[in-house]
Amino acid sequence: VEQPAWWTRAVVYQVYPRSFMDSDGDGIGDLGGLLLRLDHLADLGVDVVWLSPVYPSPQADNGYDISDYQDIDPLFGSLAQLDELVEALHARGMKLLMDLVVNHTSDAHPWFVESRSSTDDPKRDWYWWRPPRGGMAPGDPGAEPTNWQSFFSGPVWELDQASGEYYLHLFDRRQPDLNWENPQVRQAVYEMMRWWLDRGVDGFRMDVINMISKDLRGRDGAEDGHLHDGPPLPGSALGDGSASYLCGPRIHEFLQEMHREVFAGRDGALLTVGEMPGVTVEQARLFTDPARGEVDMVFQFEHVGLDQGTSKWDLHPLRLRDLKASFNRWQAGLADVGWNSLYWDNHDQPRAVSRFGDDSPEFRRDSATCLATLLHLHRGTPYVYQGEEIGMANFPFEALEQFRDVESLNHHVQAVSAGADGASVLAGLRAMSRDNARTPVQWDDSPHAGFTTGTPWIAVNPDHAEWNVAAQRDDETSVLAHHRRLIALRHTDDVVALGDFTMLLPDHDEVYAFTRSLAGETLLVVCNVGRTTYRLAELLPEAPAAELVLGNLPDDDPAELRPWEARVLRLP
Ligand code: ISL
Repeated sequence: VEQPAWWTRAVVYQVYPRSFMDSDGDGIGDLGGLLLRLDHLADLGVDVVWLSPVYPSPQADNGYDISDYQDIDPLFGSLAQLDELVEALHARGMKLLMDLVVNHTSDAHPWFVESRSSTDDPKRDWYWWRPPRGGMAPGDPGAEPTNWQSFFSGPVWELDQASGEYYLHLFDRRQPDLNWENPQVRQAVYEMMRWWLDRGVDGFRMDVINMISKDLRGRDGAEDGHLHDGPPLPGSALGDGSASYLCGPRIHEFLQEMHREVFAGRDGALLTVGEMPGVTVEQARLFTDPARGEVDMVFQFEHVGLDQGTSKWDLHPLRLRDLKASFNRWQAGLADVGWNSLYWDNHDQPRAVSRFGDDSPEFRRDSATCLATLLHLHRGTPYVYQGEEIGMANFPFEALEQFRDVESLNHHVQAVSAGADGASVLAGLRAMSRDNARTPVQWDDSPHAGFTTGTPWIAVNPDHAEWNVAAQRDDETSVLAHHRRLIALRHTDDVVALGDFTMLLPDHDEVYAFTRSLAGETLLVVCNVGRTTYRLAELLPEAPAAELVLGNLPDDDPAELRPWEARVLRLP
């Protein structure tokens, strides 16, 4: 019998370096700061650190716009410090995942600079260049080759005046998309990846990796024919091109080639996770089937889309039964083949306790620990985003000047110029802006929360006086201590790591319950995702008498399930 992979019992912690810890007083977090705080990660007990990009970059998208894949931006430190980080993590039994951003580069990357330099440059074809739409002049309104809208507002095409051609950028115009159809591009990426693995890193989190295969052929199949416009997007003059670039025709071929060229022969100790907006369960089974040699797991987006209408700025209340149905489908779909990743939070999402929990003073601690229990007890590899382990909440944004993120700022410009009312645009940003996740980690109650001695690049949340690492470290009832226990439980309990998942009470509006079973042993997990008190026996008759393995509230009345209470019980 084959041993389950090491990452089935691992927990990953994401560091967004700009906001983690600043060691040199410039107000921006750095590798030196991360090195100072490794004890926090060791104390939490995580197995892997995923480090968001630290490569040289103009920082148009906080490092997701890379201008050199094989160095460290001086803003964050040096290659020597990266080596030191690998060594220090390994010495503590932890691994390092690098962020791999190869759907696009920065427009300052030498590859793009060369590509843009002339239509017959050898690197012209490394990016997606196209002439204006048939018969139109460059720059004419609507002359973009397709009507597709970019993720960060506006068209995906940017005109290069010098050549009169447009280049494709699914994200910001300073993030041109690489042309993976060109084998030289693929080989250059694989070579870079091998260089990092040889340096000792333990794997990659692959940014929007399901977008690298694109179908830009025209309807008649000719490259220079009329490209595919997408269906109109609600509230926008532009269209949705995702059918042409999400999980495109060669995506599996490219990932299998990458696996052969980069990971073959050394994959046992590594970890690969592909970030895949829009991926379905059926596709995820293919991506994560070990026999196919693609990636170990994917980040899917279904559960973080359930509180949204036509766009992420258009908010809807989340219905718990929808969340349950979604998780249940993913748990079932990847039960016999493949593997799930589990997350509430990352640097692109608002804070979980504010979004899925209840960040009012009365329930903030209880809802943060409840959500953590719910997530960590599913089958899959949990990802903890910096600050989540202490219950960090959304920032009380009041004015546009407080935002930094390119997505938020572009959206504001676009929405207001399209006639939206400023106050409602701001309300959308306040709830959903990625900046909610990007305020500095709250280490202590000092003026800048112990993050920097300088002026932080984005404001520290004023709640840091109460919510910080120092205040929670020695408090066994804290959100931090609860995370420590959940992580330890996955390490020691095979049922948590590997047990089969069965959803209970699928239609209940407030209680989320399920079992995990392995080799005759069963854990019952019951979480009250709301403010009502329930009689436990009426919901789950076997629960009140079961042995408590881990709970988030004082262990006094087994018959009642209190607001935001979570219990992990062992059934006899
Ligand atoms: O944040 C999002 C929703 O508004 C997503 O669309 C996000 O842009 C998408 O998940 C891709 O994210 C990744 O690639 C982006 C980068 O800005 C994100 O930070 C990164 O996680 C482009 O590299």
